[in-house]
Amino acid sequence: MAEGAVLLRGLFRADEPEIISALRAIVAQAPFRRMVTPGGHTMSVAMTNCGSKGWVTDISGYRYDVNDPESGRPWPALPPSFLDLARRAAEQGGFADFVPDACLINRYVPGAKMSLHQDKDELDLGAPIVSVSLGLPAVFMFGGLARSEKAKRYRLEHGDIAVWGGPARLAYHGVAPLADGEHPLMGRQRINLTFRKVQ
Ligand code: MD6
Ligand code: FE
Repeated sequence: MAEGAVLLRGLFRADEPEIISALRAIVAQAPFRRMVTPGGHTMSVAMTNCGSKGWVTDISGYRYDVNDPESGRPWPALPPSFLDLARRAAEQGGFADFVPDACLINRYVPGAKMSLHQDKDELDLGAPIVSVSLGLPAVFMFGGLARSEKAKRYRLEHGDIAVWGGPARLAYHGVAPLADGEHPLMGRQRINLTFRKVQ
């Protein structure tokens, strides 16, 4: 997509059922919820997390929190199947030995979208982000380092993985409103796992 940002197609293998069942177990412990931005706007995308840190937003701002604010308990652990997939993808993308400590899980229903943003709440901007798509296809918008740069559009399907770091780490990006549909394994939704190294 750009220097430092690659799109890997169809990276699921025999691990696919394990990834999906691990995802279900996480969501049973830490359900999806729609968070409020500092501007007071409720996001159309519902979110949860796993790993030692979870990304949250509320009226007071964006942050990483060791606890789920809904339950007051730590986020579910990163499952070995997730870690394996993230490491394998990062390596194919040119980033060896990626060990994430956080995984933000986004859920899009038809019509949900993510406005153009930068991911800059992580302390370790040297590590890449690995972003895994499941379920319904989406249009990913990938711009430049300034919000005003025109974004390119890419179709992301179930099993596609974007690996993103180096000179692209702070590129603006977003997701266009999800088109309606029914995915054979995931139903009427798109789920995105973004693995980060926060600290
Ligand atoms: C999504 N992804 O695909 C939203 N951020 O649902 C992101 O915001 C994202 O895919 C940083 C790097 C890769 C991403
Ligand atoms: Fe992002």
